[in-house]
Amino acid sequence: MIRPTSLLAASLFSLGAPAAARVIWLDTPGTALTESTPIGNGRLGALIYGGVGSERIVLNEEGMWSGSPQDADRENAHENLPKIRQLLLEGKNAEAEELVNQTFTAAGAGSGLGTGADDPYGAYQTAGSLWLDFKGQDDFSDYRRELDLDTAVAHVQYTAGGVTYQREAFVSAPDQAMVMHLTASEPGALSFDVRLDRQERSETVAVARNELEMFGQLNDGYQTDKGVRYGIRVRVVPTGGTVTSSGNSLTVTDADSVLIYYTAATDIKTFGGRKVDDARKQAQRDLAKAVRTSFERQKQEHIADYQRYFERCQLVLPETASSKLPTPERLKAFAAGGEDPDLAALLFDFGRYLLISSSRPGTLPANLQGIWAEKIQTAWNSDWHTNINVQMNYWPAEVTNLSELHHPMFELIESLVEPGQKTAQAYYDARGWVSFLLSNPWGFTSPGESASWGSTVSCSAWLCQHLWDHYLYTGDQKFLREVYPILKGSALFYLDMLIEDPESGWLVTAPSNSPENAFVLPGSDKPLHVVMGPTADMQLLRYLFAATAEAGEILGQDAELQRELREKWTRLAPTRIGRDGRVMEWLEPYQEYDPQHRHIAHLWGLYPGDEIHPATTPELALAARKTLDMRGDGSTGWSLAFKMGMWARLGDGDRAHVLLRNQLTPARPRTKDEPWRGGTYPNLFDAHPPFQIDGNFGATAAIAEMLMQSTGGFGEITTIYLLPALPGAWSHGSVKGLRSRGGYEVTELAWERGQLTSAVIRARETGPVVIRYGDNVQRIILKAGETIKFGKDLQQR
Ligand code: FUC
Repeated sequence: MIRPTSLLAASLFSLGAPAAARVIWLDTPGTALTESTPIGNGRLGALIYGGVGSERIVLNEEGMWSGSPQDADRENAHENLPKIRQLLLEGKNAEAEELVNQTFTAAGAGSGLGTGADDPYGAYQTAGSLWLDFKGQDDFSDYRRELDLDTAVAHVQYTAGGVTYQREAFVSAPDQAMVMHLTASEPGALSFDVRLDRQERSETVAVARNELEMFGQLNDGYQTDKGVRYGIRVRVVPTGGTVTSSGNSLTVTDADSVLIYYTAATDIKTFGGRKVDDARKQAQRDLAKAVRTSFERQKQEHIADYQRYFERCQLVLPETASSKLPTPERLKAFAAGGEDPDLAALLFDFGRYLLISSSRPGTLPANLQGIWAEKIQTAWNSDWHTNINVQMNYWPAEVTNLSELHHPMFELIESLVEPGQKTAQAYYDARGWVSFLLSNPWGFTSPGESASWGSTVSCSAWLCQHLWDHYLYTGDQKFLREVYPILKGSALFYLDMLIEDPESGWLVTAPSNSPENAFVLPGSDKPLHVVMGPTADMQLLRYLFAATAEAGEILGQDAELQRELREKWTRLAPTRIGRDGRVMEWLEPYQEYDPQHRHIAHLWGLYPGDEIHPATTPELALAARKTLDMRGDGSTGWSLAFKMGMWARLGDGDRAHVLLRNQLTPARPRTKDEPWRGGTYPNLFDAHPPFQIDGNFGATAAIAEMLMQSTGGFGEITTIYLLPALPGAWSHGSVKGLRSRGGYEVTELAWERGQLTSAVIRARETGPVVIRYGDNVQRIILKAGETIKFGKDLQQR
């Protein structure tokens, strides 16, 4: 029987915590992943269900990828290119699409249409579960489970049989282990069995009186033995009482307190990830190291390590009565129209928490579920989708001051260059490299299995935006020199594959599609996708060509290429406004098949790109508004975050807030009428549905965009926009530690009654910067390390 938590129990965790303690908390044990508590250190992860009679801890390790390298390129696919292009030029899109489907998709099983766990493509999968089965704890009260974002420590507490039980857990990066500490208010009160299991391909043995090992090998997709091998160790260290083993489980009896350690390793050999030869031995070594330090010290080291990142940025928004509610109740109250600005700050912080916990220098990048998975066949293989998803994962990285955590993404991009050169050659007979919508640790760069989604040709240009943007934020020339060949290789590919549209004379991509949206031709109701020069492609190529030319100039390389890129830049099909006043999604004024489609990549130039802005292109900005109005304010999780960011760029904080409210609506079960309606799960994970982490990261980035934006960067004068899209609902507040392009840190930004009261900006390098707040503009020159303070109306202090 579950009774609600008393406020007394609730206060136990807030000892010493500031008023606006950053906690996600629930007053019931979790019954699903979407109610569990996620912890992680970038590589190792765990989902704590917090069960009372039986605790389930889902275990994760970033290298748990089935599959192996495959050659999914169709050799000589480029021989079909002239015919496909000719059909497109003749306006025969249906025929062109048919030919793309027959000749221009991935060879073989590709990604297994998103269910490729047993194909060579593979899937990111769970490492298994750790179960703690307690005796005699079925009746309980005063239950509270929380995730403390300030410390990255999870807590569970409840009372059963007159005894108060507590569990505390974290995943330490310094020690590469998850540690859980179980305590009870009475001595000798802890008795439970410890088990490990995994749905498949696992063997568990007790390797000592107090230690279990689980190990196995994942499917490589060819039924040979090239799959990833993994090793997992769990050690149980009681104080008082005993621990015994029986074959493949352990039993703790009458302990006062217990420490549980989890370590894991895989021998995945790919970019990022640890290079491990023997996964089982590595897990054993990690364990031996982790148990050497005392729990308290380990916890302090973990907190210090985590706070190095987390404390760089801080958002404070007003608290309300709702702030004290369990998180699922807060979601309900907010969706019902209540005010809860602090909930937005919690979501903002949760995104930063998730990035710190799923992406560290040297790890693989956060995938569709970060690092948290409880299945073997995860949704869409929990891979890296590159027509928005993995990019969105990294949108908060620079602006919220977590620049180093962006690096796993750069390594992913680098890993695609070599296989992408082969793909460029096979499909386009082109120089350089290209990658399409899907990717995995095995270097998958081929087009997807269906033209409807898999033929977008600009995904790799979108990836490259992250390289150049990192430079714009950091000015790191060493980095630019390292990644310049990647930018150049991408640009060379597009230079080779562009064709001239004879009607307009513009250069266009062909074939391609506008990410996943369809259109119908007059007199037909058949959804079609394949086109020439969709707007999204052209915006992305403008960005890539400009970035590559500028990078070449800064580095003093490839003068001839710079000239060519700049010349071709002027001939790329422009972003146009249609007769209905909206931004055209395609070259032709096609009718959309789904006017509310979740993808809105033809507004990429508004956000995260920079070619549409109310200050510089007011007409396009107006057309973007109309486009967003037509797309509507509903959709999947990431789409809501995408639109939130776009409304922020349009300077409409209240509309961005409508999207925020939609995103923070409790996720509902999927129905036939509403299969893909986004929202938020009780543990604050974003609902695509199902759980997909991009919406969490996208929301954090969009909230940052509501508070501060920047354009320009190194090489171009930076403009910093203060409070460009502050919603009325956030009447007062403050944010510290946001970063802008050009290397500036907005160390402080505070407002009251919706008006700026103070701003402090620090420069990294000497140079001019423009600061804007509403109609107030200041042009100043700052020296490296210098700080400038503004008050009301941007008055210098
Ligand atoms: C893209 C999106 C889907 C989903 C999938 C993982 O294909 O269109 O909505 O997010 O990625």
